[in-house]
Amino acid sequence: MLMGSCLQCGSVTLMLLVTVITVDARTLAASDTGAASDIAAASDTEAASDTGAAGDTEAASDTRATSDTAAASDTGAASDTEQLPTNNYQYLDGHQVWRVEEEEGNTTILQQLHVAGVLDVLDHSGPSRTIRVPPESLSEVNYNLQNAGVHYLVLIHDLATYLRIEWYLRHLATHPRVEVTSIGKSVEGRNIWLVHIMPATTCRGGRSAAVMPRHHQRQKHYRAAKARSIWLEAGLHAREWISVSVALQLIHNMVRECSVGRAVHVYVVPMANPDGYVYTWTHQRMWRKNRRRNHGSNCDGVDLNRNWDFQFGVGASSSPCSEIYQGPSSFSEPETQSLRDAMHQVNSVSKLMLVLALHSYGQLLLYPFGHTTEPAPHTPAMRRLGNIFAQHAKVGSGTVYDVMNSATGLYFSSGSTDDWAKGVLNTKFVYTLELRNKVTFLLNADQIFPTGQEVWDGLRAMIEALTPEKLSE
Ligand code: 0X9
Ligand code: ZN
Repeated sequence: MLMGSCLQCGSVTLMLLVTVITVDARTLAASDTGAASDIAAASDTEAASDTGAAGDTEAASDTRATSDTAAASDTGAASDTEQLPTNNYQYLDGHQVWRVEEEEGNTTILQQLHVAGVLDVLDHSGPSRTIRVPPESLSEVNYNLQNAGVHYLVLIHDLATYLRIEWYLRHLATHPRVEVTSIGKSVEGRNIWLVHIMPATTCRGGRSAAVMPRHHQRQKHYRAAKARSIWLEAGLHAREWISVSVALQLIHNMVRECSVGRAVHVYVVPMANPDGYVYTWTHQRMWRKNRRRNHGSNCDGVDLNRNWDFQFGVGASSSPCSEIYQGPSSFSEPETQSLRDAMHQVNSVSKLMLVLALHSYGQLLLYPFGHTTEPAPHTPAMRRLGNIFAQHAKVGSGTVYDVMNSATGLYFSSGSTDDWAKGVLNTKFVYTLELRNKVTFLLNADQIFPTGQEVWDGLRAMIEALTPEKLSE
């Protein structure tokens, strides 16, 4: 059953991707990110494709990592994961997408091949047909089409490659206001990408203005070197897929509505724990930690939100089998090291005024600290700005986000991104945003865009409130 739903969702993704590729081919050198929303949609749909399938309320009920025995929480989802294909990407490895021109007689041959099960027709409206051809059918389909005199164009040579979010980031990097760099590698050697959206120097209306030459942007960038910046982190916890989708939507909106980020550099790490994320697709949907092989233990993974060097070890576990395993020492993990170094670097060039870590679930906007209920510096200001977020997020969607201290509102914990930003970097406005919903990590696909939209509404209002200093101590 799960297999069926996944394949179906895969088809939806494929169709979206085909649209994207077509749009992208037309607009590759174009200035704005008109294609990006579709791409983000594709990424989201990809992320969504088995959330629906895995919509098991049993798995949903017990998955928050509040205790050392939380390793057991994944067992709720184990029955789901056992039925999942071992690797969704593998399933699409080597599959190609072709566009077949609408010519006399070709619908018949396509229909025959479709019925024979050697290809998949992704759309049914003219003037051309888009088909997915599995690797084992490539020569057979090619032979039959050539024999019938039917022309085709290979749109995608290897579908698996395109299904990765990295594809979107590569596309994004062609935008003149955007830089995408790798800030380091994960335990398994995957890149940790940082998206830097530079301040928009020319805005007309709410949308991106005509594009300036890249060197011009650079000059402005250096001149504005003392400008302030905001930092968004997503996907530190592998199973919290909605945070990755929301980060991609925020990037898209930020680039499109350039007036919002006029005075700030925006830095986004959309997937801070890539190994864990991939693992949630390939093995265990409810995986939380990174993919560290822990010495002397049968249990893998370090909780990257317990590994930062601020109050390390308070409200965390020293047992590798725990879902909140802090690691052998603070910053033992390459993922947290990379994030730390990049945050230091950004902070030294353009002071971080806001750090927002996207997580799920709970609909909570949490401010530090997690190890104590004693108020952190600037607590009243953080509460005020937090309330601005909550008010604006609620307007369009009705979703309520409660603004509270993380130790009182959630539970005691430490070694997290937010507390480190507050305690070490002294960033004034620091939050962890627990996204939709209030019961589960597993959201239906129809929740993805509204969640991104409400977060955008809230974040935009926050950024506007911060430019220039509108909030006093
Ligand atoms: O436990 C966490 O790391 C976060 N919750 S989650 O369900 N996404 O795992 C909350 C972190 C809040 N921040 C601090 N306690 N510092
Ligand atoms: Zn989390």
